Amino acid sequence: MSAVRAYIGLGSNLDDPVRQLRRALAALARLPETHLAGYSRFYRSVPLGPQDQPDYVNAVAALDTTLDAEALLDALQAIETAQGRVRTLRWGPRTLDLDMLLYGNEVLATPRLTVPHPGLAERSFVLYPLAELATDLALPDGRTLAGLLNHCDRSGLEPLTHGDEPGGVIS
Ligand code: ROI
Repeated sequence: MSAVRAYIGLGSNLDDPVRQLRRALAALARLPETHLAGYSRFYRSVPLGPQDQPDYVNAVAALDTTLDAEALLDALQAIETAQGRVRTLRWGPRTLDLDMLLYGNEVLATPRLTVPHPGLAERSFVLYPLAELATDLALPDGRTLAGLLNHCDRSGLEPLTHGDEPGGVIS
């Protein structure tokens, strides 16, 4: 089976978020049947949802994988759990969130998994990091990343690294 390009959203707002994201990237790089092809800069973002929680650090990673989508989801959830994720409040703070944003060009709607991620099109903390990795991306429904960015307010989102310093090299 040829590899599928999947994009993963990373988010944390508890327990040293930058460290959480670095650990998560290292864990993604160790997944079986998977190559970590690149990752965006880290961004500080104001919370979407309840405001009485710390700011988030967000990033996006690109994976090339021969895991099927459910196996990839299992792997992402295992990394979340290993990093102390406790599922409590909906939209509450978390040590690590790994969201499957896209899995190739597939549309999936199972009890466990909705791909593309339902929030992808509106979330600045997903779209701007994604744009660093995939300028020409289009969603399975044909909407382009460029078009979505046109409608997406960037306020409340700040890169944590300077200038054009890349997150990680795409290979
Ligand atoms: N808000 C921001 N800024 N970043 C996130 O990753 C994030 N994740 C969430 C909710 C609680 C919706 N808000 C968020 O799950």
